[in-house]
Amino acid sequence: MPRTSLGGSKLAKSSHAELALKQRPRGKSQAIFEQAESVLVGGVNSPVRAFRAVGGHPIIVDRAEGARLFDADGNAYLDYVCSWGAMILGHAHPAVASALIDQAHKGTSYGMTTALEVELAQMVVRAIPSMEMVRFVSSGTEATMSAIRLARASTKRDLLLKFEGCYHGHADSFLSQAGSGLATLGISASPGVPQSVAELTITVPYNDSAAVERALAHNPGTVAAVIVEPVAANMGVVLPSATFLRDLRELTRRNGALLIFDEVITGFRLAYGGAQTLYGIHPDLTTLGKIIGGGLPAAAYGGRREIMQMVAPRGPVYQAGTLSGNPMAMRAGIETLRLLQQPRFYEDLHKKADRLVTGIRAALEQSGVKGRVNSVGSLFTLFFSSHTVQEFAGAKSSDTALYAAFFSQMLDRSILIPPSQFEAVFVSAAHTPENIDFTVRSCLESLIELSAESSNP
Ligand code: KE4
Repeated sequence: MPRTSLGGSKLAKSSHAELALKQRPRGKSQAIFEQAESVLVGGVNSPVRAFRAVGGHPIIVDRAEGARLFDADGNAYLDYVCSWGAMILGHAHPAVASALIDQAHKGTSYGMTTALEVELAQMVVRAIPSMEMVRFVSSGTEATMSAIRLARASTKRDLLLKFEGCYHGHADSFLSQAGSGLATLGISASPGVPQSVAELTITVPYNDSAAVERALAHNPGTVAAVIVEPVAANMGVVLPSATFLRDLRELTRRNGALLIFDEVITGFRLAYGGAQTLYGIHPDLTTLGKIIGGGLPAAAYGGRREIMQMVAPRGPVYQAGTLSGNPMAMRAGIETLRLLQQPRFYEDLHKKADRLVTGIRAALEQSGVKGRVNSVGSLFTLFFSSHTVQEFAGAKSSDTALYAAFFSQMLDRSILIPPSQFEAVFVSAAHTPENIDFTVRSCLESLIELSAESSNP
């Protein structure tokens, strides 16, 4: 079948979404969402959950188990969002659930130090050699904003350099040309961020080491840190070029700026030691989130001892949190990291992900739909783009209307992929080979349907 471009797909987002939703009972979910919209802004507590980019009503989850989510109407979905990467084991893992039940009977928050925090911190520093000391916080945003404050204090410099399309949470310093929900909603700079703050952030294209070198040269002695997703996953998945991370390490060292790896997604995802172990580059500071909380609110920042010891109460850099190191989150994190250390955990996970990615690439070929899959480990994105490798710049290069139509086709087949081209697909240990094969078949059916509809508008 000739490879056809479906650019500018004739498929309106809503038609597919409406079609898909008509075929499943959705009454309870819609009633809940209508109530939600009256008390929660946009009906959600995080923008991407509103499905604005793909149309239709968002899923209202009632429960989850293994690789499946169940909505308020009892519809089951194979889940490839995995709580944006946190649920690498799958949902409601028995060992995690029983640890939480046990901990709940001991109390859920003390506001005092526990041995649990020490245990999880020791697991983290053993896993990630560049992290000699750790501070736990409750979200990835807290981790990255704290890391920036620490970098500025440590270097006595103010400027921050980040990359277009990368997302580091919603702190003021990170919201220029960011990925994830901002790119999804087309927000290049958020209102409410004072110009005086925004101008302290320099943004350059991802994978462009020359642009980093120029920016550092134009701002000698004033850049506190370069923060980067070592594998970009908030513009869809975009891998670092062969020399990018090494260049950043060299350029920051030469310029006296700190290198911060934001491993909120890649930490314990790409390998037990994260992307820095996979690529062999050691940053000065690392941020973690998602997986280390095992599905509960926990994140962390950490790095070289002499830098970390500047944080209060040891040093003058203030950072605090009522629920930092929360015992419930620590228990879930400990159980999760224990299970990640099982022999062959990552080999088996990556084998499943590779089977899925290979199947999707074959489905693209067979259906004739122009697209590409960028993948590493159990993380990938299917882009609807005909750009060459050189031109390709993540989701910006993709046909997002076609992605929305594909999303609805897959949802119609009870498969939940991220409701935005700017997000990543996550495979969990709970996905079975049968789930993977069903997903590949559904992907092929969906692509053929899209191809047929685009040639017969
Ligand atoms: P949180 O504050 O959402 O816990 O973490 C912020 C963050 C920091 N760094 C990276 C690389 C991240 O991907 C994130 C958050 N990721 C998004 C999804 N790409 C969270 C989902 C959402 O915003 O609802």
